[in-house]
Amino acid sequence: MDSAPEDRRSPRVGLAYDERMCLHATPDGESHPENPERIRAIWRKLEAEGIPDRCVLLKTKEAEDSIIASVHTKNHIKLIRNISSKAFEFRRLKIASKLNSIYFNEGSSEAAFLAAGTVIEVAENVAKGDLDSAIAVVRPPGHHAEANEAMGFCLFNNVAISASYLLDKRAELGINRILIVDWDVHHGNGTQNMFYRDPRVLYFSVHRFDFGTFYPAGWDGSYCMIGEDQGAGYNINVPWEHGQCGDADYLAVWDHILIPVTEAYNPDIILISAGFDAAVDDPLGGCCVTPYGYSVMLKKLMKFADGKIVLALEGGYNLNSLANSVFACAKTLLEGKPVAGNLEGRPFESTWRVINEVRNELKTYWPVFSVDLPKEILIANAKPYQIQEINSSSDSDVEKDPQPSNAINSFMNNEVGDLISPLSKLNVDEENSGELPALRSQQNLAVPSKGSVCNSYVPWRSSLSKVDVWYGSYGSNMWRPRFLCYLEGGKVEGMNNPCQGAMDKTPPKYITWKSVPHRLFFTRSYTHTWGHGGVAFLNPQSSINEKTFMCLYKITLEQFNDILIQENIANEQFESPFVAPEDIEFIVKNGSLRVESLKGGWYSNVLYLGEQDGIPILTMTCSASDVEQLKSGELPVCAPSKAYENTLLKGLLEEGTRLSTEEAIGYLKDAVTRKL
Ligand code: Q9C
Ligand code: ZN
Repeated sequence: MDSAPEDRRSPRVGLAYDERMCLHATPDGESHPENPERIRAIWRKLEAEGIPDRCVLLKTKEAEDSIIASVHTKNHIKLIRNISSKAFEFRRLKIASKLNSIYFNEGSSEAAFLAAGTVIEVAENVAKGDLDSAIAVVRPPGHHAEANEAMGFCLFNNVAISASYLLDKRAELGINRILIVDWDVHHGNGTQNMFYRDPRVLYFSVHRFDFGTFYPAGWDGSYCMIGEDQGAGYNINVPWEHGQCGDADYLAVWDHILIPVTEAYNPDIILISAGFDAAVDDPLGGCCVTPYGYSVMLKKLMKFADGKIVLALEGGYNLNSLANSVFACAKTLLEGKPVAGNLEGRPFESTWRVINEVRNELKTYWPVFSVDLPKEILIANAKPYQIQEINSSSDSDVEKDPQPSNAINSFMNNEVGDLISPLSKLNVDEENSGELPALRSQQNLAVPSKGSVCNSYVPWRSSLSKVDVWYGSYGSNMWRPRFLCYLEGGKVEGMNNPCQGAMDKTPPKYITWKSVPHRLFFTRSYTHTWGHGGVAFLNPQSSINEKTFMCLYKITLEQFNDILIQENIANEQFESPFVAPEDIEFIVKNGSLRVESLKGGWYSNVLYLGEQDGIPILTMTCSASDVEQLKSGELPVCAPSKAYENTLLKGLLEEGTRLSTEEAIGYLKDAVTRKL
């Protein structure tokens, strides 16, 4: 079983770094996460560990315009070339302020050309076979940079430029298929766009998405973005629903998405957009990948493309985590095995959901995805996601997600995890779920469903089941079959994912219609249940000039709580009610209640809309601050998709508003088009 001698030689690993890339800094010395200390910290760590001595040090150089021009416009290249010149001294600030998350100083041009040129140099050497693999310690980062626009701390798209160069300018090297793995915590919108129609580049990104609210926000990072024309199937997004994802989540994605696809694609080289802002303790990412996690992710890729792998630095803003992670990757390339460590914990339930969504979306392009993942992995292996309210500081555009604390992680991963798996197994059997829970709720005994963390007896449900409220619906819930899914569970046409249903599945006691003096509007067209359907909101502020039609359902406060969670976070359970009877007093008095623990969802604001027959009318909508952001343009206002609009029309027409079709269409059109 002797291997050939060349298999045993120690690998040639390239390493490139240049202090001149530290010249790019904020003009006023203001602190910024993307600062020169990032690459200095990496280099210091690598030197302290003796890594440069074991590597081939590569010369850095500035990229040529003609090479950059394969993905960027002439104008953009000109801007980046000139931005640091004396002539631009007084315009720099203003130009930067018009861009999204960008600063410039006298050193920006040189650093940007060096970063791009260095990644090209490194990639070329690996492609040629002069090196086995390499790491480019560069900044500014690149993956947010668009053809004609700097954004997200990125000036030139270093990795995209290098990929284009190998394909178009160095055909003789025989690089015909490039896999770009983007494990930066943010979606690489620039890279995706540059190769969206190009099957020669398979762009894979795993990133926080948070239903379209995490930077760079919008739909680009959705799993529905699979590429177009010739490139269809060659763009793969794995969008996390929330923060706190760690090694187990990333490795599950590797095992069930990235590795099978890489096997099938058989790339000639792998370029990694290696941001380390998903690392534990990163101030922007809110995730918790360890150096061991990165090293296993890297090792799993090393068996492809003859080991030809290039890591180009993107983000990563905790200096220690960043340096330790890069060190782990360098060691992995040099030693051909992961650094020491253990895989702790299990993936979130949401991770299995996301993996399934991605595989399902792409299965016509990648036959390996046609096989359904076994149920046991999906359910018994998952831990529930709970929003933890701790001092938070991650980079969501809408709401902050918590930093994971070790205490909570070990709690989530071990104690609770082991306790709940037998319970959740008991409940995976859909067949029994029809009548059993209803029966139990009559006896005031609640049973936890999938992934539940509650005990089998939940006292609060009993008292809330005796209180009636009107739930006022103004979105797709106006359509009765759709609303019933929130009580009974299951799916209606147009829905992407089934609802889990309420514990008490009794239908509403009464249904009626009413109009209220609030503004209806639509935005953020992505939800777990509807996909890219659209989301309806009421302005929490009332106005006598506005009119929204509502379908009122008389249900119990217990059911209202079960709807509240389904509207906010898919498929979760909770241990205490979000709105208890004593909260209703507060809501009546103050007009609304922002449910703190549901802040991760769109509908965390419970609104009081008066009463009917002595029973309070409640609804749920976004927060007043969301409305402010929408008014200012920070959040997009967008029209619902046709399918979603049709559901709304069905609700308005079939369920008794007595509107004519024209009136109903006009009503929705008005809500869509009128400025907030
Ligand atoms: N609410 C990289 O990691 N955040 N870029 C802006 C606005 C920008 C991150 C926050 C984050 C850019 C390469
Ligand atoms: Zn990033």
